[in-house]
Amino acid sequence: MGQTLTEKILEDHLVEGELETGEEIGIEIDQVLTQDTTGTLVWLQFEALDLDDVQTELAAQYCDHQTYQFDFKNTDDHRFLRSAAGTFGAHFSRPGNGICHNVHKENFAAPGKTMLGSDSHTPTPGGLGELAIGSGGLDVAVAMGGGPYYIEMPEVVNVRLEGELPDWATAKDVILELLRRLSVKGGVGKVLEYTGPGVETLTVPERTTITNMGTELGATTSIFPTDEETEDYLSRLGREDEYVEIGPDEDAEYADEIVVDLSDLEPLIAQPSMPDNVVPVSEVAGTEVDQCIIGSCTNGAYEDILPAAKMLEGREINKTTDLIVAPGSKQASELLAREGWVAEMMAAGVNFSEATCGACIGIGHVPASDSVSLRTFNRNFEGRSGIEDDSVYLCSPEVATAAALKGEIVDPRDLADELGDLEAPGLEMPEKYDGSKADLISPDEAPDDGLIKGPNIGDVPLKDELDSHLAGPTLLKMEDNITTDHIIPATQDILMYRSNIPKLSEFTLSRVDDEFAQRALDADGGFLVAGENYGQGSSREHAALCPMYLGVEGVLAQSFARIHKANLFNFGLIPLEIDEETYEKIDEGDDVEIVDDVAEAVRSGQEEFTVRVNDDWEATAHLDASAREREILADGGKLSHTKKQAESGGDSPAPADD
Ligand code: MIC
Ligand code: SF4
Repeated sequence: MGQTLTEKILEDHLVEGELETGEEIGIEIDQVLTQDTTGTLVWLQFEALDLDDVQTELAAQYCDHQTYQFDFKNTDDHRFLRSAAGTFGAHFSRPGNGICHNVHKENFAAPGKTMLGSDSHTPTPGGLGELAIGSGGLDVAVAMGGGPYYIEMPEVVNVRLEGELPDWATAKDVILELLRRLSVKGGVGKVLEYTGPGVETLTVPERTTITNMGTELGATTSIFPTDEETEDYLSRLGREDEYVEIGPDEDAEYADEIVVDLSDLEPLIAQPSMPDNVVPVSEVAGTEVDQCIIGSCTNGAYEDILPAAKMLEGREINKTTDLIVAPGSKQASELLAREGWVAEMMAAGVNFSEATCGACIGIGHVPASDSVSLRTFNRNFEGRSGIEDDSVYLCSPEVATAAALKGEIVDPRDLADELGDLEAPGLEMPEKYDGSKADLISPDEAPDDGLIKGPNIGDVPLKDELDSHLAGPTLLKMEDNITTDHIIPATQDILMYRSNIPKLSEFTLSRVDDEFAQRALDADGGFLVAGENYGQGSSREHAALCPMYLGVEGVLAQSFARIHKANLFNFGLIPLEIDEETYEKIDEGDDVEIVDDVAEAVRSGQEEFTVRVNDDWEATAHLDASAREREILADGGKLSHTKKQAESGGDSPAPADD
């Protein structure tokens, strides 16, 4: 039986287990990516594990999320990250150089490699045939120390692309169409592997828009085979020697197949406030628009901004609509500036920003109250833009630009008819991506003079071993699809405490209930209850670490998002699955007791746990965990577990053959 591309790359990197769906496998990681808002914990944990040097082929530390440095705490974080990169041997990308996924794609992404990154959009280089997975920071720290990355072998699903995109339909519409069909949990436990004749009609930048936003489906990762397009893209980057031809065998067997005919696609838009709330643009046409933003790791590349610039050339945007362009990388800004496009956009009324995540997580360009914002981003979770009750739509750069010109949502095909001289801009790549590398500092160039910690940079708290007896109140009951933005929001007021867990934990779940943190501290123990897909969205391990710091013992949910579940194990919180009936019956404030000897049951592999509620009724909860995850949980989390193993002469982060 032939192999899928995913299986081939995994087999090449396999250090433990077998490639059987649902089985835990350990893989070797070639490249590591980390960014400023998760990176501080990564390096603090790397230090706490007594690791000396980066062991992967490559590690890169980017400063991209909060580049405006409104507060010394952000600047201290950036200085700390530069010192860590220099000390331990990672590439360092200065604040303002661009979003990690864009800069990584331009400089390091390579076919056939594996990558782990402490950001949920790490799968972006899947568009170049790299198998890239997002995870919590502690997993990244261990991988950087040379340890394998453990994951449940996902199902590999074939997304067969047919036909060719018509004018005005874009790669963004491909992924929005998949979100419309599959929902934000449709990809959990799956790798989406793109095949079919439609693949060769898409350029690499289009492919990376699709792999980037595959994260919103909950997918482990997404990947394309390589071909002439990949080779061409790498050669424009000056990295043609990194090209490798890889793809699935002709008789590869997939767990499932989804067919998308590109020719059938039309401009789509995700309505507030979930990326899967997708409709054709024409359905919401006429909605007045206050703000449009082009940027982010999904659609902030040169190839995303150029179409907007072409549409704007010689025109002016609507007087009551703002249009902000925030490039994904400084290289994109530099090339567009050299070609005169930045001036063209400015003349049309564009507010041209530095290359940053910024507005994507509510840092800058926060929408006005009761206003509509159209963004080319990947997430529109409520409040993420920096204001509660926001109304954020997600769309392609073409749709955002059309809205900025007209002042209302409009299908760009209709706008083209109306204006008469508006051509579909299509996609164009620069001959050479020859921007300056001044902001990318290699490990050889960086000073190795120790870690520089400002006063806001604290230690990573540790948890004690798992108790035998777990009991406490239901501290909060939540609905389906709770995001990590609900658990630990990323807006500026909160983001600056990412390296200070005691302070950050005061904001835990404040977006759901602003008295939660105090209630949890007062209760000194207790549980969270949630519906389906708990913890979807970002990779931030703070969403497990902060509840742990407040004394939360575990989460009872109908199902969990992949990265967040791994983070719960990593910080010693038990993730128990409950059925719908139990979810419906249990209320906030109810007393919960796990009747079993929890520590013993976890270690011994027990899967069913008895949960006793209010000393009145009982239900069964399920623990789905590998033997390794059980040991981690029982030891009080991965940091304690790894240290314990190292002390007893057992597994260290380094692979067995090291
Ligand atoms: C996001 O898009 O939510 C973030 C901010 O990039 C996060 C990382 C973080 O919380 O720092 C992610 O996607 O993992
Ligand atoms: Fe940055 Fe937004 Fe991409 Fe996250 S989704 S990496 S915040 S641009």
